[in-house]
Amino acid sequence: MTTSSIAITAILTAFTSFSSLAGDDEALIDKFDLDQDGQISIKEAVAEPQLLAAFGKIDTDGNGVITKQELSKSGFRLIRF
Ligand SMILES: [Ca+2]
Ligand SMILES: [Ca+2]
Repeated sequence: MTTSSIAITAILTAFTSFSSLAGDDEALIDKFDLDQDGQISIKEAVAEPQLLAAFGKIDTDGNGVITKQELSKSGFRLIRF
């Protein structure tokens, strides 16, 4: 492998991991958004103990639903075991 092809591979790898990170909040909302209103209500969060535990922290305006904006600001990530 030449130096330039290694550099290109590194850039592509960084780009790929960035794109998957950027989609995480949306994927998380989709996964738990049972009524598909684009937000996670406390009832929907019950399905995921980690999300439920962090609900109060993520829901910064305290209206009982987590929006995509609140989720991305919180930096919340599911920890998989
Ligand atoms: Ca919902
Ligand atoms: Ca909220």
